[in-house]
Amino acid sequence: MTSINYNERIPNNVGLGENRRLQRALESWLPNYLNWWDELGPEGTQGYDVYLRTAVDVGTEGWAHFNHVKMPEYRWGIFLNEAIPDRRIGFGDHKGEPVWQEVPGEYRSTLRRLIVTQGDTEPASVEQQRVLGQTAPSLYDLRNLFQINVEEGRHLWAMVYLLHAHFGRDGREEAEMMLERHSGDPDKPRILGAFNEPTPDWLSMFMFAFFTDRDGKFQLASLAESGFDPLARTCQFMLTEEAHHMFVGESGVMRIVKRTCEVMDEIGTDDPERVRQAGAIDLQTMQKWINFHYSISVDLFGQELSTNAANYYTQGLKGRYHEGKIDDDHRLVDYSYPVLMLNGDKIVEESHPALTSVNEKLRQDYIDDCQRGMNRWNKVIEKSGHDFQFKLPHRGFNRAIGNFAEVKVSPDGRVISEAEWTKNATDWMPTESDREFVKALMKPCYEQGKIAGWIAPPTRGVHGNPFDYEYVKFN
Ligand code: BYC
Ligand code: FE
Ligand code: FE
Repeated sequence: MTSINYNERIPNNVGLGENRRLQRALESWLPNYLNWWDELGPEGTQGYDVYLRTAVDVGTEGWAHFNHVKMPEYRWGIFLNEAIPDRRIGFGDHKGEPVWQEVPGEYRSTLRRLIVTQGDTEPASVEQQRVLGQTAPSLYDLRNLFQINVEEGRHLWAMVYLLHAHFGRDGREEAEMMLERHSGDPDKPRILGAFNEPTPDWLSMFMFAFFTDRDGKFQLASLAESGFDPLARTCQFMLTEEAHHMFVGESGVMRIVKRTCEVMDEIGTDDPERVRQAGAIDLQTMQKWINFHYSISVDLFGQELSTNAANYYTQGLKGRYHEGKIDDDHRLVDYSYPVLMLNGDKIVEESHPALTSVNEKLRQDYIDDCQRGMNRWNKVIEKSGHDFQFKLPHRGFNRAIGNFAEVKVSPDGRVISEAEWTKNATDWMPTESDREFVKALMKPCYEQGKIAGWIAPPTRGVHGNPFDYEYVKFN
């Protein structure tokens, strides 16, 4: 095998150049990764020159280098945030002890599992988005899609680095498995539900980036509290990239809303059918996409009451969102937390031990954050004088995991019969014909400075460039 200059090929701050064992492990994984990218990464894009941001360092200067690159030649770096001297574990039984630089033997399989679950979502999302490059509404959006794709690829690298560096042979096997499970594969699916759903159109793409990448924000923030310092530092750095993914989601939906409001003004009616005929996406249809993407993302927080989650916390492996800012004892042994439970056909609030409710607390933080973003969309509608507001459905709506998985819950939070669900499902969730309609709008618009008719242009371009910049060059 020809020797690779790792510091150049794989920008890193983990001393890759000096670690022969790790180099060998990555050397055997890299070709498989590139094959996977070729087969299941963005379809038909090998020759494209894309204006991408590459992280070459973690400092303010280093992490945002922009230039045109071919994606298979992207420099997937491995970065940990700078170590905090004398960092201590912030919660659980080991609170106050120095953080671990190596995996504690007794937590090895639990930590591996957390890292594998996190890592599995990253390539999953790339697989889910692989055909979207054929129908982007503008070069700007196309570029943002690819930026997200390469960063999710880098997030996989981040987890694979941890597996290779700290988990020996099992870690290497798990790293291989990351490329063997595939989104939606009936035999070897991705681990978590939402990552097996297709992302077939750009409305779904923006909703995914808003709702599902936001699960990433909250999970990564909890793992960034970990007593296993390499995991904490990796996740801290990943969060800087995650912020961009959520920006793409929030601003993407916002621009669709804006365009729809303009069209309603132009045609002088809010009638959804007329809006569709005018080539925009009616707000009612957007609400259905919200219902779908929100509910499958809410599932990603796991069961409301979870002994797994309690153990992660007690063992110091996974904390709460912004653990350090919470004013309590960070052990939670004597605390309780309000949890919505099912009691017959009623949903009731019950007090449960805070430790077993850690998933539910994180879900609540997530829901609050979703609501804030949605309020900003609603502001756009309100300002343009239209009488419509998006609503997050009840957290029990359309659930496949946890307390509400066995029942049907309406968007306004009533437990309802199968019959009532069936009667209303077409008003609440995207139907085949809704999907057909949205799909029909998805025509690529790849002329510099042009944009598809169902979405407004962004208020600014990328890295100081104008909207009509040549963000992607086709070769
Ligand atoms: N689908 O006790 P529970 C991201 C399983 S997104 C299928 O509640 P726990 C990204 C669960 O595994 C962030 N299965 O579990 C976003 C368990 O299985 P076993 C991803 C599910 O462990 C966009 C069983 O049900 N990161 O980065 O407390 C683009 C019992 O459940 C689901 C993480 O998830 C589900 N939705 O909580 C790109 C962080 N939910 O043991 C990237 C790491 C639960 O019975 N993962 N199950 O076989 C975790 O912290 C936890 O594994 C979970 C689950 C929070 C996911
Ligand atoms: Fe990610
Ligand atoms: Fe992301």
